[in-house]
Amino acid sequence: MSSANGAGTDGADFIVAANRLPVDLERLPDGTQRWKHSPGGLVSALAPFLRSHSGAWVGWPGVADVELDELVEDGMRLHPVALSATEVRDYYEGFSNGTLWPLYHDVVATPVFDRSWWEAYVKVNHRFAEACAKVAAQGATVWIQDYQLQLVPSMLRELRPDLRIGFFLHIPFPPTELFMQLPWRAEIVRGLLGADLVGFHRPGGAQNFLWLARRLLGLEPSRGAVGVRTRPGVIQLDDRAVRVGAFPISIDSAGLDSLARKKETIARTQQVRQDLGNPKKIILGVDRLDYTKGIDRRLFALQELLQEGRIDPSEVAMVQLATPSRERVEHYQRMRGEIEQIVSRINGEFGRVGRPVVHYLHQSVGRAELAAFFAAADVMLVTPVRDGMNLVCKEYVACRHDLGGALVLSEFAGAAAELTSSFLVNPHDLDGVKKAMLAALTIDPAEGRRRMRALRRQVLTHDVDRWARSFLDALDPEHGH
Ligand code: GDG
Repeated sequence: MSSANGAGTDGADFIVAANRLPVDLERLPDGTQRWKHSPGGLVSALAPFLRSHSGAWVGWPGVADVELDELVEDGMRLHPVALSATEVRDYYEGFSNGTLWPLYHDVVATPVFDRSWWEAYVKVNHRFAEACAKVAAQGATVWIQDYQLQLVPSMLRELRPDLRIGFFLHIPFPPTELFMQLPWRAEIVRGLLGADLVGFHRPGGAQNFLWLARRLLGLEPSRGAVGVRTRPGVIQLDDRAVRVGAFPISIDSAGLDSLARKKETIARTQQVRQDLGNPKKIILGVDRLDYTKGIDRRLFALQELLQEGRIDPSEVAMVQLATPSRERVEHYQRMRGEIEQIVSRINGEFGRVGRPVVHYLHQSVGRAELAAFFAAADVMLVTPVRDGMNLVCKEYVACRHDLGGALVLSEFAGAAAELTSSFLVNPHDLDGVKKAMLAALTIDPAEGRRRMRALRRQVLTHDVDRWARSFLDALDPEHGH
């Protein structure tokens, strides 16, 4: 049974729409299928809201060409959206990751503007909007996530004007000059304006969006400076106002802090140090293998320090965890080859049998193992050339209840504005990165503890729950989350 506007009678009051569901469908070699949890910060932050508000999650299950019924997992309704193999190629690998991803990350790779990719993006966004319209109860709140779904807000409003719609962008929103390259720039801005609240990590992203609404659509946005979680900008449309704000995302800080304090994690941390040959200092990098993360540059910095004799390879080990990502996109395949070549050069030149300098893992590890890596690392290198926020640096800080370790962080990560007691670097400035690495490696322990205490104060008081609440409160001030 449906009401006139398509709302099901057993519709959900709170809906999250994201490209991926919080579970992945896995095809096993024997042809059977099973669900695998893909836990992440977003799921843990939103699961309580979903459970207590008869919520549903709309997303793609991660496998092409499967039509699946809605399922209930952990008290959450999961509503799968099907994608064909061609749509995965054109909408996901193409327009999302070959056009928008590089464009929004300051064109560090060249974006491809392909009309058939755009058409697929429009079509798939429409399918997501229809799925949300079907699942939502009368007057429900729908929170749409990220760059893959920027047209959904206006498409959904068209179908269901009764809904309250929020949108959050997890990646940077680019400088206006770069956004203007996009042949479908006005369509994207119009798509986002279907929301009641459009959220970015940083005020700069919100400001760029307000400017584009004026320039591309002739609207009259408010002119005041947008604050962090306060003073959103406002764009008045004919019949309603769209608010545009900054809501820096975070992590499950308390959860990671207690994981790091567990006996097993502490034992594993010691084991990791031992496995690495008990070096005096351990350097760590943890990233999705992506060209925005600046992995190659940090390896070049290490190589030069070794060549100049400023780092002794018998005293220092580096672990670089590079989680497999977007492996079918050509650019990613090329970059993997380049990074692996630098790793072998460093190890070929400076390693000894049984003692490589760089321990490189192209694999995914469990959360507890990751916490042990963080706890073992004397220096954490987070040096993206551009990052919306970057959660890894916050996770490192959350794991350092011992107040040990030092964080080297790129100025071009959204997190830099919050983690000001780190060693901030411009990742393009190799000499600057080298200097910061040496400073972090040789920091006076008391100074290190002072910095880490300040970082922890920020991360532990600004967690992902606070992020979700601040966004949802701004979206629906009367509701009180
Ligand atoms: C986008 C934006 C923004 C990585 N390897 C393993 C593993 N990870 C986890 C990390 C962290 C997450 O993946 C990566 O998050 P980041 O924030 O660093 O980067 P993106 O994936 O690019 O995320 C970014 C974010 O969205 C949220 O808005 O901060 O700017 O680009 O949580 O720990 N986790 C486990 N094993 C691994 O091998 N368990």
